[in-house]
Amino acid sequence: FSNLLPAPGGEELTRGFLQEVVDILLGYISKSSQRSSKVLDFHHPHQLKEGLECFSLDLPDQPETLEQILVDCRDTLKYGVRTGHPRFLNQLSSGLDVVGVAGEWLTSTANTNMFTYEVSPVFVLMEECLLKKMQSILGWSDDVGDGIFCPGGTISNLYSILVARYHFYPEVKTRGMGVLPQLALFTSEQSHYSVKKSAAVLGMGSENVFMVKCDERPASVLSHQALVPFYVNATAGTTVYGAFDPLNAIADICQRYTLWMHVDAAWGGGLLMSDRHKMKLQGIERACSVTWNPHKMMGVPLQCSAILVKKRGLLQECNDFGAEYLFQTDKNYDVSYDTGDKSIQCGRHVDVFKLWLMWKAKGSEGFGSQVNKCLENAEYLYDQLQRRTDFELVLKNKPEHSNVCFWYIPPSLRGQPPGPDRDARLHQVAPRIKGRMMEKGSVMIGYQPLGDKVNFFRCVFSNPATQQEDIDFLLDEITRLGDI
Ligand code: ABU
Repeated sequence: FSNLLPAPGGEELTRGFLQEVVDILLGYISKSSQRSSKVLDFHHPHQLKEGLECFSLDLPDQPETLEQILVDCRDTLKYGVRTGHPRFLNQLSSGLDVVGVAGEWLTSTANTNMFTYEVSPVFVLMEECLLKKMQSILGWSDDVGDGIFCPGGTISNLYSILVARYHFYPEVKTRGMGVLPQLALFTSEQSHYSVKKSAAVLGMGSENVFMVKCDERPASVLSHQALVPFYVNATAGTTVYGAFDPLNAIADICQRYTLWMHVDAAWGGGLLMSDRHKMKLQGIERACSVTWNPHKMMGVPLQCSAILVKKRGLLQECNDFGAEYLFQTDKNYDVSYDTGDKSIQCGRHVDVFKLWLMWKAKGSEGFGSQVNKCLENAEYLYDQLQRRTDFELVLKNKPEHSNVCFWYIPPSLRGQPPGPDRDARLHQVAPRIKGRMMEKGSVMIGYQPLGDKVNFFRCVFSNPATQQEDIDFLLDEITRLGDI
């Protein structure tokens, strides 16, 4: 490696090395889109740790050759999971967008930090441009709106609680929680666990997060009089069912009781790009803050998540500490573009370029078509499941998002009456089939229990590569693996 640039005369070796890396990546990208390739080549942790063929995780004292470094690159991809494969249906974030990948390469090459305009002039302006665009899609007027890209939906949700608390109790920043009343937060029982986690991290206590029954009127939560309610999280696209809370009804209550309304649209935000589906988020314009993860439904390579805050300046006031070595106020440019002090981080990765580049390449309409296609896939799966007697839908209604939840009913359980015995046996079916799926490497789909429902499969579509033939394959493969 020591002969690579910046070593004098290292141009040729560097070009040759990086071209080989590009060839490895192109081979991977090409294989990821082929249905004949495996989704994964599964090994248990101990097998990978022990080392396989030329692949070892151990860190050497002496440098390895560049040939070995290329082998390491190849093997790292070989033993990983092809999340861009058309049959990777396991996670809300999936797909392999070529322009997005180009954006990530460029970002790594630029190797800079989002904290100041000084070191990221173009990326800081791109962040501003993206945030403004996303705010206008939310329906916020030009004179409001702020935000920041941060590491994932959980951190975006954490920001929402942080700024909400600061909005009502600015003294918390300097004097801490001791000077505040005991605060209560509200969210639905199917919302993301990050609401509770954030309440714990922020010193409010996870037990002070009230989980509202999904079929109850949200007004019922306000009877918890011992605490002071200040924050309501509404979910636009729950993680398992893909359900949408009634945003306008929740906004009415928040308005009436002067509560902060946050919308966790980490998953559902992408539907705003679709003229066909955006009405599912009606009322989002009334939110005080919104989480929106373009790395989920919009297929942007991980990570790409925004927290959007309606009240301008709040993020800065809440989080700034004005470190003078970084955020000098006497710089030679408009220092309002040193946006890093809005963040709870210091160093911040450039997550915006790949999204900006993809937006340029697809236009808003391209994202809309991508979202429509994923929801069409969900409807197709739903229709297939309705027709088959070896599967049972968890929710009888048509999916609101691209999540479709179902049980596979093996021959031994068909016709057995509902009850604890059937439930106990059904609970084991999905994990067993998932294990077989992974070992075979043919397809990947998630499962979980939820509430009183025993383990069921959750299929989610966010991967533009997935076609109806993959859905047919999924159902046939579950049947094959389930009947072994
Ligand atoms: N809440 C992060 C995404 C989880 C999932 O992919 O299922």
